[in-house]
Amino acid sequence: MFIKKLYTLVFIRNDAQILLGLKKRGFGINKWNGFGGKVEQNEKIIDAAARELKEECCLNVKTSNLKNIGHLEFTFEGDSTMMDVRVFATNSFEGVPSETEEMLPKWFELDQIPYDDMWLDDRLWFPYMLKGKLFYGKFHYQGFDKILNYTIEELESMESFYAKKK
Ligand code: 8OG
Repeated sequence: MFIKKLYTLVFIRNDAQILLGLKKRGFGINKWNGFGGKVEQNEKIIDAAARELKEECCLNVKTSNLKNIGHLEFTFEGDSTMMDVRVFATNSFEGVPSETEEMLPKWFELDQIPYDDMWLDDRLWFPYMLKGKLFYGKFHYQGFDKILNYTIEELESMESFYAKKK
């Protein structure tokens, strides 16, 4: 059995670009990613998503504008933790993306996503997100640079996915 830990991951979009942040410290250092982190005890997942976005790049979003677009699960060989990552997206936000101690934000054209400097799995599920599809991805890593096995599927709705998962 795995010990599940909940995380959020938020992507800010405009028509032609996506906002990514270069992680400056900790887990995933030197990788470009969306904005997110651990859900705290007694915190709603959606509130954690907005909080982490604000903490990491100073943008404000209304939680009602955050759309849950995907679910990712990561496990690592020899580790009993499962990272349960809830992915959100929005094109509605307030503020100007600003560098913080944790992240350096930058807009990327959708055809210039820096996959070589991102988590290995991202190139596998980003295409779903970029096409506006809902997705469920499961990845089992050896270390941080090798995926031993994975599955990805397109979902009809997040609600029915979570209803079935319970
Ligand atoms: O609090 P911390 O920064 O350590 O949270 C980790 C963040 O990284 C969280 O938003 C979830 C996210 N994340 C992983 N693994 C992966 C991954 O393989 N790809 C992407 N894009 N994000 C990931 O923990």
